[in-house]
Amino acid sequence: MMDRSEAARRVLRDNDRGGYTVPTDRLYPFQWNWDSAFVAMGFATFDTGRAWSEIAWLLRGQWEDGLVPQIVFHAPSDDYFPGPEVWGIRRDPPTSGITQPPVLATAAHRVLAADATEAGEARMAAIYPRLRDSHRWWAAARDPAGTGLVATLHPWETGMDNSPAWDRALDRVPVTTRTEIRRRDTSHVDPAFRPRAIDYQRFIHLVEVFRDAGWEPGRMLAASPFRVADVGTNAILLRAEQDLLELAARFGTPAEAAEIAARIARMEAALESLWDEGRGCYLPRDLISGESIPFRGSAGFLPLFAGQARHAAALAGTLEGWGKSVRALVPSTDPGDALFEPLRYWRGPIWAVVNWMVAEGFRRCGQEAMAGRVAGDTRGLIAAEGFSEYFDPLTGQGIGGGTFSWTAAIWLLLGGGEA
Ligand code: 9WN
Repeated sequence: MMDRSEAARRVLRDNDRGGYTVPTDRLYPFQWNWDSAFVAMGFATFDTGRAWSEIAWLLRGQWEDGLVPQIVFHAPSDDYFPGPEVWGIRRDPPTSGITQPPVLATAAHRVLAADATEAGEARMAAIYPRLRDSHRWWAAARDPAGTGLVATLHPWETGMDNSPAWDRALDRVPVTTRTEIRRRDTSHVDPAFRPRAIDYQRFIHLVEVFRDAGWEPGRMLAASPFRVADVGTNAILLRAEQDLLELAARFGTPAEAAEIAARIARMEAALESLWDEGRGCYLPRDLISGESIPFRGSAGFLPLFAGQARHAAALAGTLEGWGKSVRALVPSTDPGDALFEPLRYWRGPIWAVVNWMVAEGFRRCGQEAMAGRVAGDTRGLIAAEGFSEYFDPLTGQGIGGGTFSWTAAIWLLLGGGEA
């Protein structure tokens, strides 16, 4: 019988489409932004050439202004909605026009550490300017006022699409669409586990607003009826800026390093403003009303991934509390929340990629016991159920697509069963 690590490598190979990886066969037939960053780190544990190629293929979709899109449509497929025709963006390769959490610089930094050779340095030297441009895009397009918090304009950009965190903010988004919604996801997996029809109406309405704004960042920011500061995106970006700063010292100029350091200082202070002492968690903010969103989810732990250690002990305590009502950590929604749904997409289930970042964060911030627990739970879930898209925190059951690239990558990053 194949051991689990061998099986993980096999999943990555099977989902390889000739240089880039699909998240899983059929359900997600294109290249996704943050999936590929985790996949590159997974490949780096056994094939650094392939890891670099994953990043290079994603960057084929990068726009001139620096945007790294959520999806790059390298090859046509009828298995997914919305495809390139709904986005209406004429590029080669076609892409969507929004983004996803920017794990990419962190991934490149890690791939380089695994490939500290002349060839690796040359690959990095070619990629560095693209990463620099993508971080400049975040600052210019999503935080033009320099507040230190970037705005997210679509739930898909958070990667946690239908999290209850966005329910209230989404109320402002009309459910009317000009586009015919022809979902394909619900023919691949149980509709009870996926976002609802009304969620998709709003998701597509937002796409139409952005299309009408000509995909111009300033107009999109002004026109979007959905505008939030997501803790996850901001924490991941801060971590990526820290990794980019190290890369800038070797591949960039002193002026670039100073520019990145200035952004980091601003972001560190701004991220702390999302801390909620009473709830013992970082909370997202609605940038239209200016109000804090009283929702505790797995993203609330991610500032630890960016080394924000001030509240590490409190966060460990919060998670400890959640652990009393679930079989495994980290549920995407506080299990004590009335909106917690253990099976429905980002409203409760566990994602291995989020767990890996949370575990890394607790370790980085000196909370070894909680880091070990989260990493151990993640390994246990995958060992028992395989490379599922996500897991039920109450039973441990694997749900969604069954041979998921990023779940396989996380198994390898956690050292498989061996560690
Ligand atoms: C929309 C690919 C992606 C992940 C997201 C996850 C899901 C897409 C969808 O799948 O989103 O981007 O159609 O549901 O929410 O985090 O990147 O795995």
